[in-house]
Amino acid sequence: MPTIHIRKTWDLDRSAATPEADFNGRRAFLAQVGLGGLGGLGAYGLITACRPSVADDGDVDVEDELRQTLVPPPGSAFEPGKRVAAYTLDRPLTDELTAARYNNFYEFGLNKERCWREAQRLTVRPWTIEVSGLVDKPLTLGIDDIIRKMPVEERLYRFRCVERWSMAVPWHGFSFRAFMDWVKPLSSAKFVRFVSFLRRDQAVGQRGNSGYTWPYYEGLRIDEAANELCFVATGIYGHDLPRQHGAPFRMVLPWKYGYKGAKSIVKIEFVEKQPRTFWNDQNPREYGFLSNVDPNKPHPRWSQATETMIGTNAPRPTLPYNGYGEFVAEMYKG
Ligand SMILES: Nc1nc2c(c(=O)[nH]1)N[C@H]1C(S)=C(S)[C@@H](COP(=O)(O)O)O[C@H]1N2
Ligand SMILES: [Mo]
Repeated sequence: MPTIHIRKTWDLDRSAATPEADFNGRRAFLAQVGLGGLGGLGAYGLITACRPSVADDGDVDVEDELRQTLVPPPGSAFEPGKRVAAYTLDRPLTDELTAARYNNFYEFGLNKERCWREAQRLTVRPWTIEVSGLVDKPLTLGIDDIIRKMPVEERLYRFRCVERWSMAVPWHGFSFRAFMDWVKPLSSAKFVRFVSFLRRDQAVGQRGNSGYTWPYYEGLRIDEAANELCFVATGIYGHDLPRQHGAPFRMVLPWKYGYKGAKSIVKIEFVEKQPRTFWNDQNPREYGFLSNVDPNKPHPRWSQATETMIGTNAPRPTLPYNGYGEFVAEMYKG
């Protein structure tokens, strides 16, 4: 077997390696020190809290290990869908293994280049999703029953993280609208709330006194949820979603910053009032509810005018609504 060394020549700005975490990471670290002990936290918590940018593996041979993360979970009903022609890209797709080793998934630590490995602890079968709140009939669905029922298709989408890194990937899954047609929210439902898993035994980032308000939660207005772009990903690059990308069910909102798309969802609740969101609760000044990609609205700590595709070194201009204005701008008039 050939040994391939992955050297990351593209290397995004290290000083901004975990900007979303910055605020809270420091707070969490101080809290731990203030409590005079690191009991129950372990070395991992200390490392992530006090070293927001940790050096990359460098020349470590990780390709085989990464490929292992792409193996489908036992019993998965997943089959790739047909590509939808309407969603075209203005740039090449990101290399699969590059995307699979550069993630934000704070349940598994704050290090983007290492959390993929930690995420392999997540058991993704069996997996159920509770659909509750203002719906015709509240119910709990098994992930493979959902996949079998839904019209799975492939969409090439751009993806923009608020931290200025971006990618372009082929997701497999179905429109959230198709899912809503199935579970039938009531007309009184004005928002939808998504909740990720809470499993301290599997998720190192949820252990100890991290300062984060676990589990991860997000929300959308109902018109946003019904927009044709609003997508549930159950796969990527023609196979099951690997854990680090939010297996087995994660939201993808390509016109919004990445954090709006919760990963590894266990609960979907239809509600009347605008729900609170994880990042807004960590730092309301920096992370709002809508969070549409906007090159002209800087983050309080950095400009949003440009972004860098992971796997490349060249900054490129950020587009309003991440280039999806024709699909979504109408929703935000007035
Ligand atoms: N549950 C959960 N969902 C999450 C996150 C997270 O930490 N936990 N990070 C968000 C952020 S900030 C981004 S940019 C994307 C990253 O998705 P990717 O790792 O598949 O590229 O997931 C989003 N969804
Ligand atoms: Mo992000």
